[in-house]
Amino acid sequence: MVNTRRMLVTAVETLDEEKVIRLVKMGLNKGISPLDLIEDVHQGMKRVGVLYERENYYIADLIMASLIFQRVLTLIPITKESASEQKPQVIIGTVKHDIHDIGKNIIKGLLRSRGIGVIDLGVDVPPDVFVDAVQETGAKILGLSGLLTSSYEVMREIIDTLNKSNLRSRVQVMIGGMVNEDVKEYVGADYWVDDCAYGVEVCRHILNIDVNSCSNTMVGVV
Ligand code: B12
Repeated sequence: MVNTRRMLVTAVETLDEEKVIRLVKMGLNKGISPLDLIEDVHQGMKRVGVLYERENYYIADLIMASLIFQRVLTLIPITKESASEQKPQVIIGTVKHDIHDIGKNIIKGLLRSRGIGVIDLGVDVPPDVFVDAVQETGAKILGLSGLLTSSYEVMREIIDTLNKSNLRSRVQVMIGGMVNEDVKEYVGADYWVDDCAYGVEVCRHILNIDVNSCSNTMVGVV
């Protein structure tokens, strides 16, 4: 199992699409958790990012990596029910100037599949759109996704605006993407997440959902 997972990370890193698909199918057959497989692909994507930074890879390779991830997600259906009838408890979006949305979409799918209502504002979302959505829906969680360094400033601006609008105490702010504790402190968020399973746990904790009421069946194929 460990071997399959290690090989999966490398197959993503080397952009070997067919091998990635084979390993994901093999992993699912062996009973490896879909969330673990998603995290392996995620780790592989980080390596792709490093190779891009070192100029071994080009933008076309980033695009290829995202296409591979999208294909993997078709093997791992993470949304098993529509959220349309669910009361929105989480507002989510990728912040202004940033169009990375794979991680955001995974979190959205996982939350919805656990019966948590999510409004997805999309990508490149201006600060006031987030703030208006918090105001209008009364959602308890605001999830901001950002993978660019420039996204930190936008996240900070959103939280500043929430403060100025007296909405900050009404909502818990989670940031995800290329973030860490320092970014969380800088922007003034409540939580930072770079692992989808942990993100779901944090949301359930905030919403006070009994952990035992949601067995580990969020992914259709588990
Ligand atoms: C794929 C990719 C792309 C794709 C994105 C396709 C898409 N639809 O998203 C494309 C090709 C479009 C792209 C474009 C660019 N990219 Co790009 N891209 C990546 C890459 C390789 C992978 C990102 C990814 O999808 N990872 C997989 C997902 C699952 O991971 P994730 O988003 O982190 O999500 C996980 C967690 O963070 C968390 N999460 C995410 N969001 C949220 C939100 C909430 C609320 C919660 C709770 C959790 C959560 O859950 C997820 C699952 O665990 C990264 C490398 C890296 N280190 O990540 C570079 C990277 C982010 N890109 C980078 C760059 C530079 C660019 C471009 C500027 C390139 C260019 N010259 O044009 C453009 C920018 C476009 C823009 N304006 O946004 C840099 C950013 C560097 C920086 N310091 O700012 C990176 C880090 C690569 C690098 N090392 O240089 N990119």
